[in-house]
Amino acid sequence: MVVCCHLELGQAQMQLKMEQPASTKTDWLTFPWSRHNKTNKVTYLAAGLHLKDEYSQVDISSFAGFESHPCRRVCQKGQTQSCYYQLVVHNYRRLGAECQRCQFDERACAGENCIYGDGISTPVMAVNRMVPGPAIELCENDTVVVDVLNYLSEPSTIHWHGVHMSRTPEMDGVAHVTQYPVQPGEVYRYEFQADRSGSLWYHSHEGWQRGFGVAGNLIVRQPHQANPHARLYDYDLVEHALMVQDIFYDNNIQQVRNILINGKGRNHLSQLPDQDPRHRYERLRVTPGYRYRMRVVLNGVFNCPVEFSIEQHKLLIISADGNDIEPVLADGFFLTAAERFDFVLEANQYAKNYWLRVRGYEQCQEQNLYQGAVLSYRGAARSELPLGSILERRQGRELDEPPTYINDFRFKLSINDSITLLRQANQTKETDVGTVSLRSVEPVPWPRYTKFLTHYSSLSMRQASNGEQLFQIDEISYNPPGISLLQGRHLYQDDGYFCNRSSLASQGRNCARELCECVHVIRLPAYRPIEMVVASYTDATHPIHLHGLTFRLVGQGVLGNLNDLRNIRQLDRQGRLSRLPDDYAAVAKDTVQVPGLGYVILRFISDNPGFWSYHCHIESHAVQGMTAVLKIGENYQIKSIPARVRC
Ligand SMILES: [Cu+2]
Repeated sequence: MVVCCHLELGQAQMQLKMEQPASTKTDWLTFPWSRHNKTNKVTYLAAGLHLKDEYSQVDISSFAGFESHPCRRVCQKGQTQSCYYQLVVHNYRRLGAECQRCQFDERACAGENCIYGDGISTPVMAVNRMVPGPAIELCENDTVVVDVLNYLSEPSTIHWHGVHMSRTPEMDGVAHVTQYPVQPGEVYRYEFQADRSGSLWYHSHEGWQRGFGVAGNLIVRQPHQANPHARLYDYDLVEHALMVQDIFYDNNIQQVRNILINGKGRNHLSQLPDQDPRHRYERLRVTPGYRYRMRVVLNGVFNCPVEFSIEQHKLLIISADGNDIEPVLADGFFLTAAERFDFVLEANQYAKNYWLRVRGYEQCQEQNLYQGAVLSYRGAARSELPLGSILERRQGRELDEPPTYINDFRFKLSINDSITLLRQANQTKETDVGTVSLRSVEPVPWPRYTKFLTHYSSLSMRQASNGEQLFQIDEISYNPPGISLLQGRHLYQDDGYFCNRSSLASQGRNCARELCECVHVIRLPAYRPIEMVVASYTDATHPIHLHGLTFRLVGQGVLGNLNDLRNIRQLDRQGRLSRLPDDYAAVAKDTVQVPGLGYVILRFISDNPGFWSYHCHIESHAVQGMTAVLKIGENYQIKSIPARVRC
């Protein structure tokens, strides 16, 4: 079988109908999404294709969701499948020309492939005419084959967020790190094994495409016997997987304008009350007496953490970033960009409609943004909305007791504290629980007293001489390389091609004083216990994501001043950073919030040699330099990939 193919559309055996170029103007300009426009080279004309920016000219009618895909099944032990998908990534419009009847009749929207959204017409980037894109449902260890057809007018890649890619490091979907970007008009085949279970997701890893809508759920289930939480719920339905997204209008990526839940929600430009029937909300249907597994991912591009809760209901939280935890009964949780929580909702309240509530903070709070969806009990009026406004707290359970949240955002309140905070649920009177105190159902995969190789890392901001605000890891702003690091690694000398804190120091560069901008690659040995202490020099929080790895979160706190953070290595030697006890089953995650003027401590075994992106998941921060690459292992330990140079 072909491991990786890179076909031009014209050669592909696809039912695609390309029409002649139009002379009509479109509002799709070439935007400087990336600071490094060399990746935005348009080559499709050379390939003899004339792609349309105007999506209506392109016949994509044969592409749809995967509701009846054969891989969507009850998972059985030992029965894995090969699962094929086509994802067409294309320009589209919220409330576009196809929305003839949908504007007046909600039932017509699906048939017209109309994205109604919040009722504001604005350009989006869709997957198979959907925003968010269609959910992919699989069983653990299935082989996934996805052809991505790039109908955008700019290059794209798809990252499979949470998949370890342990056998296929070249399928991780990061341009110029693990692959070359998929040019407009090209098809790119991703082929990998679903090497773990859980609530994962896929999204574009290029520019602002994720913010325009190129993202979807990737749900990997386990056989009943292997699922430690199988007895806690009766149903695990894809329609209860929620993607929460902060959005902008037109192409103004500077300003967050709304938060949508599965692409829907109230229109904040209108003065209509929340319960006005002209708003369109996502509806989750439940039957009284049953327990439902629900999944939430925040596809956030702004600095907009959200608080999630459901009116009159407790949530039994069972999974963080797709990793099973000891269940925590809470009133809700906070999410930062790219984090996920799964919970069990027991439909044990009076059968009516309830608000599912999402409240935005930071940039979203400045705009007073929040959103609702409807938890609709069988027997309640199907088209009616809950009474009252979305965020209103009502009599009964909600006012009787102080609420409990899984909440890392609480650090925001502690910014001026000069003490290290490491709160465990049983050591504090506060009802909120920090992510660091969650417990995995799996013990940590290393014995007590394991000696970890500690890498100290920092997150910071810097003003460039032209006034541009740059973001940094280890005081270096990332420049993408020309040769893809993984594919072309035999074509360059690491020391000449990469930079990192120690290589720059050996050249006499002082990145605390001068601007350092280069191909930032941090080298870590393979098959070793590794610890990363990541300190934030800014008072903003940063959700950092590691590709290719699941780490255990063993420390998280606020130091409160820059001086301490700059000397965090010394502070750590003095024992001033708290870590969980060695035998604590620390929570497993792939994305975590580094508190403002605070730190996190992550541990993992570096058993996945390759080039793995390490970056902030706030899009503007990542694009402006808060990105690096972890090179795990030496070249001989990394899987051989045929070298192909296209730069
Ligand atoms: Cu950030």
